[in-house]
Amino acid sequence: MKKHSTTAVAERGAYRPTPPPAWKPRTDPAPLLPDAEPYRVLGTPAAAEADPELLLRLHRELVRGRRYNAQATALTKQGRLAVYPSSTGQEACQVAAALVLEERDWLFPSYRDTLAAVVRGLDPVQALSLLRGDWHTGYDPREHRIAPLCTPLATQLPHAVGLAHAARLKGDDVVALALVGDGGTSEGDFHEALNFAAVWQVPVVFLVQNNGFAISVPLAKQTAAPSLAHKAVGYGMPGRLVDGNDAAAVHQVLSEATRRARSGGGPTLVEAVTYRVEAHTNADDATRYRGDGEVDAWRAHDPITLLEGELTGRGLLDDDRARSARDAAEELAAGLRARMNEDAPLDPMDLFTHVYAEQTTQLREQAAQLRAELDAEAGR
Ligand SMILES: Cc1ncc(C[n+]2csc(CCOP(=O)(O)OP(=O)(O)O)c2C)c(N)n1
Repeated sequence: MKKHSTTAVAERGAYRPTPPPAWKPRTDPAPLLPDAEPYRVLGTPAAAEADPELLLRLHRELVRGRRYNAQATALTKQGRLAVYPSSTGQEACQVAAALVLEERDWLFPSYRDTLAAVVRGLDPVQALSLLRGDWHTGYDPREHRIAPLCTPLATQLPHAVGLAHAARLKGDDVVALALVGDGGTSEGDFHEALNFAAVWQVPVVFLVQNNGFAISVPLAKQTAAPSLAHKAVGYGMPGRLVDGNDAAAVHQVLSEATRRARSGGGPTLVEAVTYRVEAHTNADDATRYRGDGEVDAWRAHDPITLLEGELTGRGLLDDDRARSARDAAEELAAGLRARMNEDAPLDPMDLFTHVYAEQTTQLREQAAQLRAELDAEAGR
């Protein structure tokens, strides 16, 4: 091994390395940084500029959404729904996400986002089919442009990036909006999706619903980042921070992000600061890891109360409109209740359908075994 002689260095004098080629940041990080506080519209001067028709539409959907959440939760107690991750308190995110999309766009939801799918127009029974344990997805994703509700955390994000990237290569004017929870931002899929999206400048919007918890894990144990929106800067995309209970603000921020994506401006990461006021699902007891005081503070910042304050303050919500929203909510709940109380006609053999394009030997054997058992039971 070659030895460096200290005397030789001393003879050459002080060591002067060749300076590296000039370095500068590849992009200016300043415009990518989120605001210091979540963006708000309701209760601020910006509210005066909000379109009254939009505010009324948001209100109607929030009221329907709240009722949908209550009905779905009741169905778990009646044994008609296996599990329900409620989005009560998060309706502003769900409604705004659905309403900003054009028909040709795609929504990529997680298990907590059935309401967004319903507001986008999906039949509520189909939206709950997976959570009822009835069928693989419960609807045709291509027909509705709603990807399957993903239970494995953050797996919907690379799917959204892949679809949006492919659309762009094909020249289709399509935006993908992907929903994810705060816990999901710790997944490798979150990192890979954001990295690819920014490098390829894909028309995708990531909406993190930061509802404070990943089951029992609070955000403080999830990340040391200043905010989840700050994570955007590391990937080279803008991060936006918004009050997730302010439907007008979420709608505005998501509209700007989808417009930017559609016009070739690339992806945006939006963090909506909200709160999961119910337990994680009906199988969870939230009192074991958080106090009532915290929940009450968020209930006081309720998305419906916030919007109603604005609407009544501006004389936009008269009794007729309020009643009409309540009636629409009751109609949605009554339809859901009636249809979910019917036993779905299920064929156990469907268990094997759509698992693989070509069945494996084991699945063929299992299918034959089940067929034989069903035939024996039926006396065939
Ligand atoms: C890859 C993966 N790991 C773990 C789980 C188990 N799990 C289900 S929900 C959940 C918490 C997710 O929290 P968050 O992303 O904040 O979404 P939220 O449920 O609050 O909407 C976990 C860990 C899972 N579904 N997928």
